[in-house]
This record gives sequence, C-alpha cells and structure tokens, in this order.
Amino acid sequence: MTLIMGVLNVTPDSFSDGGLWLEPGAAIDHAVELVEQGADIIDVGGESTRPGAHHVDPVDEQARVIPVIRALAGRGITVSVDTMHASTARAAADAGAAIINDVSGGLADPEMPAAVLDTGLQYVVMHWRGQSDTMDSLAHYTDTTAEVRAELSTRLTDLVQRGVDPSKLIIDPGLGFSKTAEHNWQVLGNLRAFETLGYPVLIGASRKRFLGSLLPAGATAADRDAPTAVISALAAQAGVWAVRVHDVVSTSLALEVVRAWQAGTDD
Ligand code: PMM
Repeated sequence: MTLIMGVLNVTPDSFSDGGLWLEPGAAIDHAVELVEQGADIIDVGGESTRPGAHHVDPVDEQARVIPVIRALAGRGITVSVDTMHASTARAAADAGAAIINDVSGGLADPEMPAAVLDTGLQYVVMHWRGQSDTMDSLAHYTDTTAEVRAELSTRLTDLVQRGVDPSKLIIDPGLGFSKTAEHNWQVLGNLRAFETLGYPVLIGASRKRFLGSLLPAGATAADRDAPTAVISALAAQAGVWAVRVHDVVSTSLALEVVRAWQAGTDD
C-alpha cells in the first residue's frame, strides 16, 4: 500500500507551517505525533522552496535539521532529508537518515550525485527546472506529461551512468515546481505515464497553491487538507509509492478508504 511521508519543515518561512517547528524539541514532538498518526517516513527540511523563498546557507540548514534527524533516527523512525545541498545530505546520512529528498533532482548542487553514491541512501529525484525565484517563469510546456517524464528520464540516466544503483531511485514529478495549476492536474491525471519509467513514484500535492483555487476566498492552508487527502486516495489508486503530506490524519483515513475499496473489489 502507498506509504505516507509526513512533512516536518524546520524553517521560519514555509508557506503553510513556517516557524511552527523551528525549535528542535517541538519539531521532534511533532514528528513523533505524525508517526503515531500513521506516517511511515518523516521528511525533514530546513530550507523553504516556496516561490520567492530565501536561500539558506548549508551550515544554517544543517544546524536546523541534523539534531532533529539524529533524534528521530535514534527512535527508529525512517527519516528523509529534504535538501538540495550535498553537504547536508552527507551530514544527514551520518545522523541516520535513510532517504535524500532533493527537489532539484541533482541539478542544484553538482556534488549531489557523488553524495548519493557515497552514502548509498535512497534518492528522490524530483522534476525541477530552476530555483524558487525563477521557477514560475519556467512553467511552459506543449505536452506537460511527456516533457516532465523526459526530463526526469534524463536525470535518471545521468545518475545511473555515474554509478548510482537504480534500485535506490524514486521519482517525483514535482507538483508546483515550474508548473501552473493546469500543469499539476495534467501530471496527476497521467500518473501512470510516470510509473512506466519503472521507479517508485512520490507525489507532493499537500496544501499547494493549486488546491487553493478549489476553495472559497479566505480559506486557510489547513483547509487544503481535504483536497490533499482526496489526491492521496486517487494517487494510491493509481499505484504511487508514497504521498508527502502535512496532515497525516486525513491522508491516513483516505488510504484506509482505498484499502477497504480494493478489498471489496471482485478480481
Ligand atoms: N514539495 C515541497 C518540498 N519538498 N519534496 C518532494 N519530493 N516533492 C514535493 O512536491 C515537495 C518536496 C514544497 O512544499 P512544502 O513547502 O510544503 O514543504
């Protein structure tokens, strides 16, 4: 069944939960709560990737995330580190992380492929066209699914040619990263096309801007949890490996529905 990756943003400026979990004790407590609610993996990030966000120096990023990763891994929790920096990925591996989640798919830091190779961790290759200050201007496609798929495929080929074990790779089409709402729906409506690349697929729709347009004016980030949970169910039906979400309770329930639905289906 589809896994749940719970989001733990140890940042002052993430759009939906910025500043809430900046203090390590609060971050650790929140992660433990997410696991109790059904998260299989905790994705710890120290740099906001929202459009226009400030870049974080890897030293500051590591000061935020490494103590939290060490504490969570020490409790037996499967941790991924959400970073574009090779030095942070290496430090996270030393602290016990199991997965490197790189929203740039290795494009932001030329040292990242070597870090993936040396640490031997699983590696999420997300579709990315540029940093948060330029990504919206790069949201142009004639065939969204085909182009995102081809660009991911190029990244995968590059990593495998550098010696990365293909069994360690996970792909993510990168909802909202150089993609408009229309592009995001095209990606979601064609998830099977990404699965045919032959790698586990991760989807991160949680609380993203494109869900806001489905809601009344003035809706909060948390109001996006209901549409997020529906996407989790539909993505699970489409066979994705994992969904990355802020609210684990609603997605856990959505996946229970899928499980029950599938159990009730005649073969
Ligand atoms: N989205 C965000 C951050 N990290 N990682 C992956 N693999 N996929 C995503 O879609 C993704 C990500 C941005 O969302 P946040 O600010 O809520 O963490």
